Amino acid sequence: MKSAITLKLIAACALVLCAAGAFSQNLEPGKKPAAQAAASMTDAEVRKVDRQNNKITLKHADIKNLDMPAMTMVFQVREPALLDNLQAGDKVRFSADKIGGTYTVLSIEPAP
Ligand SMILES: [Cu+2]
Repeated sequence: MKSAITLKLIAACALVLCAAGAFSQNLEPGKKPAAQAAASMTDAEVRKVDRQNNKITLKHADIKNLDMPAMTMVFQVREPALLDNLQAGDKVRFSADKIGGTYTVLSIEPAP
C-alpha cells in the first residue's frame, strides 16, 4: 500500500518536472533547443556525398535558424542512413544545426 502511494507521488513529481521543463523553454525564445524540429527546412542541391566520413557537400539557400547566407559547404550528417539514396545533383530540402561546433544535417529529403 505504502509503495503504491510512493509510486503515485513519484509519477506526480515527474509530471511537474516535465511541465516545468517545457514551460521554461517557452520562456526563453532566444535559446534554441539544440537539434530539433525547430530547425527549419532549407532548399539545397547535393554537390558531393562522402559516405566514408558521413559528410555531404550542399549548395544551400539561406539557413534561417543558423543565420547563414546561401553558399556551398560541407556538413556532417547526424546518421549515415541520411545519405542513403542521395547523389550529386539531387535537389533536396534539409534541416541543420550546429552540434558540438560542427554544422550537422539533422534531416534531408528530396525537394518537393
Ligand atoms: Cu553554409
